[in-house]
Amino acid sequence: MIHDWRPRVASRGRSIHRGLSRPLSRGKARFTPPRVASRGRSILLIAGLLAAGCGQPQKPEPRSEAPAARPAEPPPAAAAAAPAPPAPAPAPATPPAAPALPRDLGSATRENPLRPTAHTGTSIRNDSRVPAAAAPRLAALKLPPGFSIEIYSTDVPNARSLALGAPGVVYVSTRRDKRVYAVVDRNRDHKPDRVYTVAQGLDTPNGIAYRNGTLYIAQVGRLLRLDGIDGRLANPPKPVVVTDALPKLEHHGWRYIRFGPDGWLYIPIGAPCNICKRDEPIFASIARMKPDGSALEVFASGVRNSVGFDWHPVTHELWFTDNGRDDLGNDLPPDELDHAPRAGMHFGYPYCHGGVIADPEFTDRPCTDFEPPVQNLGPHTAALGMRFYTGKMFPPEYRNAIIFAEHGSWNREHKLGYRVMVVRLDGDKAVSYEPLVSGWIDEQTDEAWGRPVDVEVLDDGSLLISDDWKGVLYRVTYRK
Ligand SMILES: [Ca+2]
Ligand SMILES: [Ca+2]
Repeated sequence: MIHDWRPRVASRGRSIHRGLSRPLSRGKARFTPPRVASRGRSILLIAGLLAAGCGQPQKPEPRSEAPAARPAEPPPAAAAAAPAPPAPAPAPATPPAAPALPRDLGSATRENPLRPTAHTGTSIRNDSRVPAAAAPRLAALKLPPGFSIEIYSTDVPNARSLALGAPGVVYVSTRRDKRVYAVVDRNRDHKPDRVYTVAQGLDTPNGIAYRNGTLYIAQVGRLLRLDGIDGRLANPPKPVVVTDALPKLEHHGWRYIRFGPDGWLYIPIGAPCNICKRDEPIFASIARMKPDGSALEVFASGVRNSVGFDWHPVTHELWFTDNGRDDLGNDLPPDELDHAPRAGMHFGYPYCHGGVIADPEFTDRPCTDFEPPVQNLGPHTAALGMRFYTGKMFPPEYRNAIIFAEHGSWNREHKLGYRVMVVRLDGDKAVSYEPLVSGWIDEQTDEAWGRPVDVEVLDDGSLLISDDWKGVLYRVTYRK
């Protein structure tokens, strides 16, 4: 069954996009541009915005969240040594409404609460999560027949990356909230019994990975380790610094880490800009290091900002999502699903996007020099966490399919993304790209009420989804 993944958006009578009637990737499932676009405005935006952005000194991105309502947190050292309190209670029943979002793309490029920003050091002291507008609207979420979705936890404000620990333990990172949680299902009934904060006061701790009883936490500039964490959730150990030799630029500085089948820790180092070429090869790469932090090396180049990857359960080869550049208009460029079967491949950034779109600023190398995506994804959808589905609960056609979260667009007139997608493969080719869960956008108002970030397959074959906007975990199940 092929779903129409495109959003239904109200036409404003503007021109329908005409520039992308051909597939953006060769011999693969087709990316069809959304039906509503503002072409003239896009061109003006390109002309107006291309000059900004590359090679400029890094400036802090604008902060647009509401002022913090939460008490000041202890400094990192004190926080690390102190016993972790239980996670904060769920948001009150009537929290303040989320701020209204800009309607036009020009203003959406600035002062937009959906714009991704790194919050580091003292600049985020007392920062708090974006207030939720209302309780999760589960009834608005759409899934294929036989699938159901439920709330797994509401005690995880700003929930970002997911990592499985000891049986029954799911670790959950945050970005703005500076914490890492452990969500524990002690009696294994697939309902959490306790949520612990196992680390706090951290600088953008978006990346987490678990191996052999140790939880690794990647901040912008350094990698931490919590040894023997599963048995010390209520009294977590002080973090050990594995390495502090990671780049410290904030732009795209939030990390996503996982251990590969080779035992190395993989860590993307995003481009420290929207579009730029840096001399240091570590930028715009997926790098890897030994678990002790040594031997940091580039594994894949030309990757603008990957925030999700996994290894194929049979071939053990790396697949990853990559976020396309901004400010090329509503429908360009696509985000990407890429495949790196070996080290040393180059995936095009900053020269080429989506396999065929030459960057208007970086024209000195043709697209044919680079690895094209396996599948082009919706533009600005912000494809993030992904897993191969290895469980047995879902129907057979989901076995070894790629499930990933599209966090949702901010650099686009009408919202796109805000859903969890499935890409099925035939060998190394994508043969479908369709929603598993959608409905986090209100189609009447074009307002989003939730933003999926990462996915994780639990041992019963159900699927967890994190939502940093709503601060919840969802669980997807299937029954015939
Ligand atoms: Ca339980
Ligand atoms: Ca690429």
